[in-house]
Order: sequence, then C-alpha cells, then structure tokens
Amino acid sequence: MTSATQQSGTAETVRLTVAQAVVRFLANQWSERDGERQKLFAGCFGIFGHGNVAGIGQALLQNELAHGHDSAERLPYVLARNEQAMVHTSVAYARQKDRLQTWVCTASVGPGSTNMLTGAALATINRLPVLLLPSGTFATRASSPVLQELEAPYAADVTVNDAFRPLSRFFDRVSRPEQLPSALISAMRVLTDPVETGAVTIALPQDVQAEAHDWPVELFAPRTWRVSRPLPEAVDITDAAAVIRSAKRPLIVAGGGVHYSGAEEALRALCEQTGIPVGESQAGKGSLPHGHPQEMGAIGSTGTTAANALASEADVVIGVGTRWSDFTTASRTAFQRMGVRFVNINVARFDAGKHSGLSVVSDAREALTALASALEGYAVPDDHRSRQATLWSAWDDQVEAAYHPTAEVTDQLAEGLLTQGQVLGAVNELTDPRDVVLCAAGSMPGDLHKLWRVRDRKAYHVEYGYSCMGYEVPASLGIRLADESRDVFAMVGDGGYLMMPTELVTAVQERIKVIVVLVQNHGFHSIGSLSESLGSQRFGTSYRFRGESSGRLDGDVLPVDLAANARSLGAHVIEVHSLDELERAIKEAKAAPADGGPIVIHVETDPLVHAPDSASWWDVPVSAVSELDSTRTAFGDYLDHKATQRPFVAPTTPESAS
Ligand SMILES: Cc1ncc(C[n+]2csc(CCOP(=O)(O)OP(=O)(O)O)c2C)c(N)n1
Ligand SMILES: [Mg+2]
Repeated sequence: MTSATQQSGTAETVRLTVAQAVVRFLANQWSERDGERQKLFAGCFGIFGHGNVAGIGQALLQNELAHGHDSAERLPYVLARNEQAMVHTSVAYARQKDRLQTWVCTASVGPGSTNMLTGAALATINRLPVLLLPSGTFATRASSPVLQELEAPYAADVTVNDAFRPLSRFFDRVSRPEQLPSALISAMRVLTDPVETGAVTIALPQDVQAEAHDWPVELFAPRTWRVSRPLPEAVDITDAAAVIRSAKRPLIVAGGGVHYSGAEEALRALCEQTGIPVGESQAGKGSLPHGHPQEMGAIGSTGTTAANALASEADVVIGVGTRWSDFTTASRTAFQRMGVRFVNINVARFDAGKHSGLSVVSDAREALTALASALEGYAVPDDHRSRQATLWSAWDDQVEAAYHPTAEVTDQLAEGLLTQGQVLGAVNELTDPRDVVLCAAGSMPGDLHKLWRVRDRKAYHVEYGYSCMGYEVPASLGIRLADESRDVFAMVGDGGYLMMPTELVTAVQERIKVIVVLVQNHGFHSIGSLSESLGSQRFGTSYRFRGESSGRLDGDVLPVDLAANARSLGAHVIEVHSLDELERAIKEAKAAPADGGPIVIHVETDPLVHAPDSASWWDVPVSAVSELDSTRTAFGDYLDHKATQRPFVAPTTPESAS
C-alpha cells in the first residue's frame, strides 16, 4: 500500500477512500467457532458500472496488486454475470460452510443493485449470511438526477436501495465517511450472529465511495467474530425433559439448525438412547444418515408416508432448529392428535415460540446434549420402535420402485424419455456419498425431499425457504468453491435453467467443475400438476406453441435446444436419451478433471409420471366460485382439507402433560 499513515492528535490515521477502507476492513475480518478460525469473506463477487467501477472497483484492484495470492489480506475479486446470481453463489457458499464464511457482493447504481434484491430475500429467509454493497446515486446530488436515479417527488432522500431495507437484517447507507466504521462493525455483528444473520446491506453512494478520509489505523486491525453457541437454561431443559418423558409417541422434527450447529452427532446419540424417530424439513434433511433406524426421512407436504404417519399420531413433537414452514407442517395438518404438544429447540426465540411450544432457546448441539442427560432412563415404548421399522420399510419399497420403475411404467414412456424418479435414482446411486445434490424450485425439490438418500451431513442442498427458480446454477459454483473435495450435482428444470444459466460462463472463466443435470420436460411439471389438482387444468404451464383452435399454449413443443444453449456458454454438454446413456454420462462427469469447468447433462423426462404420494397436503387456496366443474370439485376438496387445519395455540408446560 502506498497510502500515507500519519499521527493526527494521539491516534495514528491512514488516508484512504471510503471504498479502500471498506475493502481493507473486510479483508481483515475472521470468524471463529469451536476454536477454529477462518476468513469471514472468501472474496468479492461483482459487476462494475459507473456506480462502483472507480470506487469499490479501484479499491479491489489496489488490494489485489498489493497482496499476493496467499496473503491473508487479500479480498479476491470474481466477475459474475448477473447480480442476482452472484448473491445466490455467495449464499450457497455460506450454507455449505455452516454460515461461518461468506462473500461480499458489489453492484453498480440502479439495476445492478436492484438485481440483488431477490438474492437478499433468499438469504434472509434462509438465515444465511451475505454482505451486499449496492451503489447509490450521488450523496451530494450535485448533478441529480443522474443516470439510473429514482426521483421520488415526495421524498428527496429515497433511492432504489431503500428496497433492501425490508429484506436485510441490517441496513445502512453511508453518506458520510465518518459513518463507515460503525456501519461496518454492525454489519459484521449481524452476519456472524446465528440468530440475526441474513442479508446485510451497506449502500454506498457513488461519490462517497471515492471520497478520501483519515481513518484510525486500528479500524483495520484483524478482528475475529466468535459465532456463539448459546447454552440452554437448566430450567428449560428440565421442563422439556418432563414433557418428553410423558410422551408415548414422540417425534423429532429436524431443521436446518441441526446442520448449522453441527448437531448431527448429538441428535443421533439422543435418538439411539431414546428411540425417538426423526422427520426432516428440507433444510434439515440429512440430519440422520439414510439407513439409521430412527431416520424417517422427509416430513410434511413433500414427506415420506413414514414420517407423516408418525406425525399424525405424535403426542409430543420436538422441533430442533426448524422455523416450521408450511411445507414442514403440511400447512398445520401434519399433527392431528388432540392435545399434541411442542418442544422447540432453537437459537432464535422467535422460532422457539412457534406453535405455543415450550421454548428451549439454545444452540441445537448444546440443547440436544443437555436433553440426552436429562432424559436418561427414558425410552419410547417398544411398539413405537417397531412401528418406525414397519413404516420405513413400506416407504423405502416405494423409493426403490421410483428409482427402478417396472417395465409396466417405462413401456408407457415416449422414445428417449425417462421418469424423474429414474434420473434421481441414477444420480443418487452413481455419486459418492459426499457429493452434493442441489435444487431449489420445480418438481424436483419435493421429489428429492421424498426420495433422496442422504449419506453425508453436507450432501443435500435444497433451497426451499425462497424456492427460487434460477438458484441452482449459480449456487452450484458457491458449493464447489466452498468444498472442492466434493462433486456438485445441480438438478435443474428447464424453467429454472432458462431463468439463470448465466453463471455457467463464470464457471468457465474460473474453471469451476460443477455438474448440472438439466431436466427438460417442456414447462412446469410442478405447477402443471398443482394447477390440475386445483381445478385450473394445467393452464399456462407448458412451454408450447399457442394452439390454433384453442388459442392457449397447448400446441406443439417449442423448438428450443437447451443443450445447444449450454454448449454456447462454454459448458461441456452430454445429451442422453436412455438410462444407460445417463449412467455413462454421470460416470464421465465424475471422472472429468477437477478444474475442467462446467458439465451439463441434458435429459428429457415425462412430466406426467409422479413421485410416490406423501399422504399429505399443502394449503393453496382454490377459487370459491367458478364457472368450471374442475374448479368447483377442487374447491370441495379444499374445504375438506381446510377442516383438518389446527391452530396449535394451547400452551405447552410440564403441567400440560397428559
Ligand atoms: C423465480 C420464481 N418464479 C416463479 C416461481 C414459481 N414456480 C415454482 S416451480 C415453477 C416451475 C418450474 O419449472 P421447471 O424448472 O421446469 O421445473 P419442473 O416443474 O418442470 O420440474 C414455477 C414457475 C418460483 N419458484 N421462482
Ligand atoms: Mg420443467
């Protein structure tokens, strides 16, 4: 660095621009948990425009030139292709790193910045850390309105970046250099707090980024942020144990908090000691490995019949690190027993209080360990264990049948088409246990939730908080960057692929090996089926020509070649038309060089073959009046299901034990 340092008064200062100060500060932040310390930021993704090219852009260049590849003070820059996508990449990286590390994202004024909004929402909803640096229009307003400036006639200080406020766990706009230190320190606090974490936004006006200031040098001293493991209160553990001891049909629901806390071993120990079975949310899937006797797999709307049967009978439900989304609770129809009670272990009081549960506010690993001691001598009745085994084996037969359908099913398929179950089965059986499967939207998240056999704690990555089409390709880069010892299989539908194939180019540029399994079914298998079940006749869910007689999108399939599209972006593409070819393609992809860039396996499936039924429900309102018979019938079914919804408002206390 050439910047001068000097003594001003008593404190030593260094003269840097705001952007240079941001980069120098961020490069010196560390996180620590369980005695392990790592850089908080692996680097900075960005796309430059006039809002950041001369501010943050100049500062990143200066940082790279000053620090070699291995320097701890380096904040490496990676050029992305789409600002939304680079936030997805960062968030996927953070999830794979158990929220201990993430990336910074810099974007230009206006559309570059607002492109990050969807990524911000996804990060906050999934409670995953990412630092966003949108650029703002001039703080001085000297030449307003500038290119891409929103002029609000009612408020002169509103900018498009205000849209980040509701989506961020911390937001600040630095319109004067003096505000920067506190903004940065608050941002780090929130990013590394397991309760608060999510998208953190510091908006930097374009002129402020380039402004010089004398900063106290200690602002740039390395800082280590301890990611805490809050301990449970003894009285809460005692009460929770009393409620659980009174249970004959207890069930654990494992959420993402089990993974982020690294609580898998503590969970396994508790389950083995007590015989309590486990159902898993999307984020919690893999909390117990496939094949463990207490592992009942997915729970809720996309659950297994095993977990859902145990849920409907459960007298005590123990939520661990779950935020109880509608998919997990089957829109509050999963738990049908009268007087069912909840014990919620969660680091966030907000989640621990849901369903009127008995709240154990704590790190998951710490609470599970404490609970295991408090439950010494308690075990579920024998018939509860044998029921788990029976239910699981019935479900596992269904998985087997989905992975390996009989000729009766496959003979019905058009030439060259596979079932989605066959595709998932082949990928599951031919990948290494540590390889990561990734998905976010369409019909595959539900099918993966039901069918995927998870064999390693970090091997299942389905983003189902925001279920954002387009997450898959960019997220695959984040996962691979986080752990190069694993292959990443991004399962993406044609709809999801079309939303965001862009980061294949970034993977080519950075030689990142990701394997994208592109499942072409010419439209929305998921929403098509949903539409049909709700009486809307698959209207507008197929990628087809407009039919001449109907005037609707029910004509021929469109002449769209997504394999050629992926090839044009620089990916190595393998097109398959049979199960044999798919199996060979998976092996070829796995054998490809670690730095060979992206591989896309293009496969066509039949959208009308469904995964086995969950015996569950999801609340999607149906039109109450209609001219269509299909809608009227669906509305009748809807009312029947609505009648089974439960409010879960009764308090859970040890005294409420039945
Ligand atoms: C950004 C975004 N827009 C819309 C949706 C609503 N949606 C959920 S699934 C889906 C269709 C997905 O199609 P595709 O990726 O081809 O998967 P398929 O359903 O065919 O398996 C849509 C439109 C969404 N989840 N995300
Ligand atoms: Mg599709």
